[in-house]
Order: sequence, then structure tokens, then C-alpha cells
Amino acid sequence: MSKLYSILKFLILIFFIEIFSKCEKKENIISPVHPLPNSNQVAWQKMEYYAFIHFNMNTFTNKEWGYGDEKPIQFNPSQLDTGQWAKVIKQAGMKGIIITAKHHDGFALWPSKYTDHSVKNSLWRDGKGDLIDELSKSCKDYGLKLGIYISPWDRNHPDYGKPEYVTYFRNQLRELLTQYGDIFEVWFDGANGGDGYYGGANEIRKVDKKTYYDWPKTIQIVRDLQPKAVIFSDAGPDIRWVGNEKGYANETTWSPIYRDSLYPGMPNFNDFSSGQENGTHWVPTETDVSIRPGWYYHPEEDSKVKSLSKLVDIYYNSVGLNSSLLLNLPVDKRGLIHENEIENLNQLSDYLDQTFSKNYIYKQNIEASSSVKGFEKMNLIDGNLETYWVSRPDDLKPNFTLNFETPLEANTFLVQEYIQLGQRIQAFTFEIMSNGKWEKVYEGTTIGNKRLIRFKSKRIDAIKFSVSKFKKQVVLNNIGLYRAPLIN
Ligand code: FUL
Repeated sequence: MSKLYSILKFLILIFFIEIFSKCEKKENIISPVHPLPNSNQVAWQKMEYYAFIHFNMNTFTNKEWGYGDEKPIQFNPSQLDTGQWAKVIKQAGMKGIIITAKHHDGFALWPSKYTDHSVKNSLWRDGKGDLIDELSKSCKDYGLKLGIYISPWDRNHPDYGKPEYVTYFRNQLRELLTQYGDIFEVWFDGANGGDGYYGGANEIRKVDKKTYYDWPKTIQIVRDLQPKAVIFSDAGPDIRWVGNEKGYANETTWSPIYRDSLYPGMPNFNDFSSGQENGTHWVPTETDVSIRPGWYYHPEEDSKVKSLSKLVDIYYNSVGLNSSLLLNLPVDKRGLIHENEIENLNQLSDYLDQTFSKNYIYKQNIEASSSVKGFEKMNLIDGNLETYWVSRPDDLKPNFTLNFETPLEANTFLVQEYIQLGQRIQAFTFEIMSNGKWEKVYEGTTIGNKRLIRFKSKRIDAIKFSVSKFKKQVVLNNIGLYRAPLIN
């Protein structure tokens, strides 16, 4: 009898342990806020800062948009060295390069078998060169990712505007996606349709931007041939345009949009540049801007390379506003990144290194308004982006405070949402206690992947970050407090 009693007691114990562990597990499941990024978008978002290179026929004709009547022999760089590009770009702290393989004038930087309008009929490398191949090898040498810009608009091609051109465009796209290894991003420009050479027709050709390219089929080609690539266009499907070419994302930047109602080149696209809070698809912004006034190299702009303070401002307003920075470097007629660019890029990377190499709140004492078990407040300051702090579902004012034993000087605050669980924060406040007095330093809206806040350098006793509006429990994976150098 007593044996039976012991067995019964044992079984009851097991039953309760099981129930208890189920409750624990339940608490550890953090429900996502849809839409969510896919793994390609997460990997892309982590790149944050990468280069655009506009180098093609326009470099030699000193234009921004070629008409399409240029001759291949006009393309003739004297010292082209993609190794120099990759070295400069790597040193600048960028993670990849997107090259204008074909711009609106239709000239191809690779020996495409579908046209004569390419490097194969130029004097460069005696017509045997392949710039995309050279660049792809240089990217590998320097551990950079390669992306492709291919203009849907082609002012050279006789069939532009007819269905035959779309076949041609797709054939070229296939070449680019199969001959040069992994491609991290495919960039489809929204500018298309207008006047051009068109094989000698010299006329205006307009297309229906919504239907002409039959985008779903073109997108499928990229999916099939480069399943890890993200696709950029004004409206996605994976990455969208920030809405201006100045280098500034919006104060409010939602990654979700109602993607199915948007299309590349649509007229009122700017209305959507802040994203759509309740959008159906995750399509984050990319901020593209040139380091000079033009996208292409013009000798008269040698003295107009953006200054360090301008570049820093752009960095904070793109990477620091839930976007990524695609900074364009116009390669010159020699086929090299110009000395003036190199100097300012190096200044920017030194500035960013000096700012972000020391996080003053790493492993400090942190107080949080609440935490879900397993997603503790220390996850905010462990330097690991895969661990995150989660506020409890009943916490209506999620916040955290850091009190410093010894007051410190800082001027930059960083905060990141763990975007794999969706974008949740709608409004926040950042406060600082200086000389014993609390002061509201910043009131903002969205956070997303990364939010950088700059403020006047202060002696700081404590900082407080509070979320006043959010969709569901707050999920943050990283915070930082930094001292950026002063720019003269
Ligand atoms: C625009 C183009 O028309 C410009 O020439 C440049 O390539 C820029 C990045 O995109 O739409």
C-alpha cells in the first residue's frame, strides 16, 4: 500500500513539474508584431552602410543621363582598377558595392551577348574586358558584397517600349545574375520612359510604368537565380526608396508598407516615404545619396565633395533613422575613386570609429520597469544583438534607467529594436539627469533597426528611456551612450 502511495506521490509531482514548465515556456514565447522581415532583409539591414558606384558611359561624356546615341569607343578609362575601389570602400567601413552595370543610356559594362552596345566594342582592355567580373573578384578579395544596378529604361535599344525589349532586359538580367557569383542586392531604378535615341528613331517613348515590365515575372527571375538577394525599387518588393536623394530619412520611418498598392515610378510615391504604420509587408528604406552633387563624375565638381560634417549628418539621418546608407562615389575618367573622396571618406570612418568604439553604458547598472523572464534588462547592454529585453504585457509605461556612479560626458544615444519580432514602438522619450536635474532631451516616434540621437555634450548622472506608445510589449536588443568628437 505504501509503495502504491509513493508511486502516486511521484506521479503527482511529475504532473505539477510538467504544468509549471509549460507556464514558464509560455511566458518565454514573445508574440511577433507582423509584418516581419525575412532573413535576407535582416542580413541586408545589418550591412547599414555600403557604396553605390556610378561609372559608365556618362563618365566619359560628362553627363548625368546619356541619350543612348553614344559610341562604345567613347568608354575608355586609362587606369581602371576595381581593386582600388574595393580597398577604399573597405577602409571606409562600408560593407558592399552596387555598380551601375547599365544606366539609362543602355551601355553595358559587361560583354553582354544580347547587344553590341557594351565594353566588348570599346578600346578598354582591347574590347576583351568585363568590368563586372573584375569588380566581383575585387569584392571577394576585400570581403565586400556585390550588388547590381540595371536600368529598366534603355535609351539606346530600338525595341524600348515594345514587348521585345522586356525579353532583352530579362536576358541581360539573367547574365548579370548567373555570371558573377553572389549578388546581395538588385537595384531597379524608377526613372523610365521619355525621349531617347532608340536605335536611331530619336523620339519620345512612354511606357505604362505599372504594367510594361510585368514586374512579378522579372522579380521571379531574381528569386530563382539569386535567392539570397534583396530587390530594391521605389516600392520594393524587399527594399524601398527613402523618397529623396539628399541622404535624409524621415523622423518617422516605418518599415512596413501596403506593398501591393504601390509600384516603382508611381507619381505620388513621396507620400509613402515615412512607411505605413499598419502596412502589410516589411519593406525598409534605403537612403541613396551622392558624395558629390552629381551621380556621375564631373571634373568641375572636384571641389564639391561633401564635407565631414555633412557626411556625419547624413549618416545619423539615414543609419540612425531606421534606414541604410547607400553612399555614391562617382568613379572618375581614369577609372579610380578620386583623391578628394578618399580623404573625406577616411575622415568619416575615423569619426565613426572614435564615436562608436567606446560604449559608456556597457555593463553598467540598469533598472527596467519590468522584464519577461528569460528576456532580462541585462540583454540591453551585453553587446549581443541576438539577445533582447522584453517588457511585460501588463507594463503600460515600459522604461529603463541607468544611474552612473561617476558622472560621465556623452553626446550620442543609440537604441535598437529587435526587428525580427517586428517594429513596435510608436513614441518615446529620452531624458538625462545632469547636475541632479532631469531634462527631456528628445521626444521621438519610431525606432526600428537603429535610432541615433545626438545632443549637446553634458555631464551625465543618469539617463532614462521611456516608451509612451507601442503596439505590443517593447523588444529592444541594444542601447549605447557615446562621446562623438567635435567637428571643426
Ligand atoms: C535615379 C537616376 O535617374 C539617376 O541617374 C541615378 O542613377 C539615381 C541613383 O537614380 O533615378
